[in-house]
Amino acid sequence: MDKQPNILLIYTGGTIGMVKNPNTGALKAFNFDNLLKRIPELKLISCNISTVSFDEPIDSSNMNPSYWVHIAEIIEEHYDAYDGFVVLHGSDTMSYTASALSFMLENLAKPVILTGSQLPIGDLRTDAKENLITSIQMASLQKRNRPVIREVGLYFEYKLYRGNRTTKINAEHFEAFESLNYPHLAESGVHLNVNYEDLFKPNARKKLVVHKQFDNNIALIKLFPGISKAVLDCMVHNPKLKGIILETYGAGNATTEDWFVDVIKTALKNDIQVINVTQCSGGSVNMGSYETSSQLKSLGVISGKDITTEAAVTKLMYMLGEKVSSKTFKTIFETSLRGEMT
Ligand code: ASN
Repeated sequence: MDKQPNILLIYTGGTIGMVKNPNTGALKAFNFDNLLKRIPELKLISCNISTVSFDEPIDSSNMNPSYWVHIAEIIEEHYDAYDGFVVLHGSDTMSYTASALSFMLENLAKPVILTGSQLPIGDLRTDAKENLITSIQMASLQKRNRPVIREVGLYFEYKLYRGNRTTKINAEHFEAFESLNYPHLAESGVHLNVNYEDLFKPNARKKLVVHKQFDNNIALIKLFPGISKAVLDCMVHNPKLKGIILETYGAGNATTEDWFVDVIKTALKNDIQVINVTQCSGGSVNMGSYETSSQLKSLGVISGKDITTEAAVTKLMYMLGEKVSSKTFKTIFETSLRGEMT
């Protein structure tokens, strides 16, 4: 008989491990040991589960690059001893962490599955148990003694997605995530159905490389009718700024007013990377398809294509952290590094 896979559960915080303060009703993190006690079913899964917990579990609104590095280092340290990793994480910024980890873990050839829940584990109607149990099962899937999932995934409400393709779309529904530009990787029903064709296929001969430098001197600017020249001017003249994610309309369109074109020109002249992503949840930037995006294209703005904002933000911080040269920045950003764009 094949040996049982070893799964490492990394608890970072989030609603999944929270309890209500009986006096105030506010949710706060609780001891991770209790989490396993609450789910005796975990013993029934045919795998060996070990756990590591953040010393101080956090609400994922407090997530930042140094926590991403901490999670990546736990994975790096235990990479050879485990067949798969499940990261328990708050749902609010889970798509950012999943995207960041995908860029940090180059040549990843094992599953790293993020999951969480909308209701705490102790709640009567909790979604935490199903999410946790099935994530562990997904991470345990093996074919010819090799993990089936070999990328950073996000499992929520019966679906496994490519992590860097997801966005949190609902603050209340159990179905809280969506991946509009890429099919889900697997689905849980009576059977676990894996969509083999769409799984990421890493080069298994290459060794895991963990990248740990992020540069967060970036801005995320969402366009809206009436956006102020004075405010944008202030931003692009900030000497620390190294990159801008511009959330444009539709297929990458923006106002053609002279002052706006000048702001972008100034940014590019000052060696600030400008990435065009759409504020639509699905679909792709296609600069040049309308007159209102042609000016951005001719200025040399980088196309985010169909990338999510979460993946664009983390990819920009990652590439700036890696000190990718200005000459190659556009070409590399417009290339899919971990399946984050089509
Ligand atoms: N505020 C929580 C978090 O992201 C929300 C959740 O996990 N559902 O940590």
